[in-house]
Amino acid sequence: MERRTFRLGKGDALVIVDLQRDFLPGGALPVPLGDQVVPVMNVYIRLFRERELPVIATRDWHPPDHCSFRDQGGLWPPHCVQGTPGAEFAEDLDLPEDAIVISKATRSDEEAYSGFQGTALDERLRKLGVRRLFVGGLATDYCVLSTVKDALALGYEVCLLKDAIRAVNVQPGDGERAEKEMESLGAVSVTLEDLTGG
Ligand code: VGL
Ligand code: ZN
Repeated sequence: MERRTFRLGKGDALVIVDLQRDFLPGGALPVPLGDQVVPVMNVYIRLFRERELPVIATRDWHPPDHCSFRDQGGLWPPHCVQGTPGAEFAEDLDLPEDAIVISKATRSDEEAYSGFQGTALDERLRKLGVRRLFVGGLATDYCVLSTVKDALALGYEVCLLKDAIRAVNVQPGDGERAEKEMESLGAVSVTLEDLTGG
């Protein structure tokens, strides 16, 4: 079978979406099987670091009274509260020292699923000459979806890391629908094999 291989080079960056403790099993808003993303993402991190390509990590970084929390009329249990253990990156994630950390949804009155919303992410990427994003993390049907849609709308090429995403699936099938939506908008799904030629 024919397979596209993706050669990483200048203009590429890895975007790790919200790989935080609260989104892993045992956390406040666990994404089923979310922990399985971590070892795979660590391989992607190694591939990008070997080539001295930027690694960006977004994080949900909510104030204690964030509007997305149920007590405030929102959808979710309190999660990723600024400065709490649940907001830390996954313990086993090999985030490089010089990774660019982008905090989002930091204001009480504003939800932000996308890493671009209310942040300097686009500006930082442009300054680095980044044009193609490899995006994975949690959750497929919320923050990955929104981040990918904004990236495409801003003109980035997007490769979706199919083996490094997991969905919340509030409704069954949400994750699959999100993947289809991203693909229909122009994101290309890839796995580790497509990058290593393995
Ligand atoms: C997320 C729900 C609430 C996500 C963040 O990272 O996908 N989902 N806050
Ligand atoms: Zn959140």
